[in-house]
Amino acid sequence: MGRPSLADAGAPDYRIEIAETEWELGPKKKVRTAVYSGKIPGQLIRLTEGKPVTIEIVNRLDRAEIVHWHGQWIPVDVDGSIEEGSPMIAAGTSARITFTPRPSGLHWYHTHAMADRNLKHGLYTGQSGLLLVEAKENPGRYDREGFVVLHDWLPYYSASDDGSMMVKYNTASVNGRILGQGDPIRVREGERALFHILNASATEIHWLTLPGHAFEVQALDGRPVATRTKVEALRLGPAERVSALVTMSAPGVWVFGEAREDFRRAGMGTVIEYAGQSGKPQASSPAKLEWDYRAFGEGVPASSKPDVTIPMVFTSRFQGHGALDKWMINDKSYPETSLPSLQSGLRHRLVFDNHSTDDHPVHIHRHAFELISIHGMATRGVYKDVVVVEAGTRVEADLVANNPGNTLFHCHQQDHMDSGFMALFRYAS
Ligand SMILES: [Cu+2]
Repeated sequence: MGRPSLADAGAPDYRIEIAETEWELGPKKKVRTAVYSGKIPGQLIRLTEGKPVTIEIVNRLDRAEIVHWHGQWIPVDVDGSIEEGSPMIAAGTSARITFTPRPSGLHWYHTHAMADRNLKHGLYTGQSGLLLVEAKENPGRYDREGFVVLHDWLPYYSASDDGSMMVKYNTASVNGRILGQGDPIRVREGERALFHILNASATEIHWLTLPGHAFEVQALDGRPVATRTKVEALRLGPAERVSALVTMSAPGVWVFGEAREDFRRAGMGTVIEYAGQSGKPQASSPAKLEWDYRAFGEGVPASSKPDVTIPMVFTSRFQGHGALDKWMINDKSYPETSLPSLQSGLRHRLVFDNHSTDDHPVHIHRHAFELISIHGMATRGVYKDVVVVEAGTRVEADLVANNPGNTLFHCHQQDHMDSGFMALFRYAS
């Protein structure tokens, strides 16, 4: 898989072993789940933009698996989506892939297998890891790097107000540990720490805060932002990444974690400890949680007119009490969904109209899109591969068709994706 290259002859640069393990989130909090190379999150994979890499993936599970390189602009045979045509890795077999990483920035790798109704499969498992692609020239204006991966655990089905089923969780973690477990992040006063943050939750949107500190957002989904705005709280939908600089200017011992207390109580937090400081970690919740992608844009209308406009209306259909809703794009569920073919080199304006009462983190494979408007308000200069389209709102995003091949679009909420919220873009030949 992947094109044969000289690198295939030798040892791979990285090896990912998919296997079940008993993972200790904390005392008396063990989960049995599939993980990458024995760890949650999987090993940090650090690559250089433009420098080919060979990765061996060994599947020790008794079911087929597939690894998706989220945020990378790579060919369909290695992207890791069966819908696009990448091969599954059969139970007990291995595969070797080679690709040239691009673009730079914070990305990730994760299972792209369907969970269907099985809460022990797909993104409900521990199958995710960070992929940091270094630019050839790295300005590196920071003293320390920190990595933060969020995940929710022990999922169960629960009836929502209308009687349909939704997924809830008992436990949450940062870097595979519940709050209070694992090592604190140790810092010194005056340091500038660059935090690379990923929400690897199967379904939940999360808010993060660090009391007494502000986040200067450098990049969203690995793409540098137009305006490095400082915010008190970060919002990350499933699969979203934020790279943010924090100046360590408030000595103490702090909880870096979910802004909402119930999630912190479930375990979503880690401790930041200044040198020479001790005591009980202090946590707090901001009075108001606000997030506006436009804060990181240029705040002016789109510079380019689209060549093609593609309306995409999101709706759900109640399937009865105790059932998951069915999800539709333009009135059809995957695999019946159908979208116009992309035309190479053209700018396609995707118009997401969310006619449902849920927020949807929608994701485009093998490309990034530029946010053009959020709730009718214009922006530009914010490039993303996931955007949260809030309930009852409209988001416009421009996709320049510059990476030929099948391109999957889907909601990154595992239960929505499994229930039809998915469509394949093809390129016109
Ligand atoms: Cu969704």
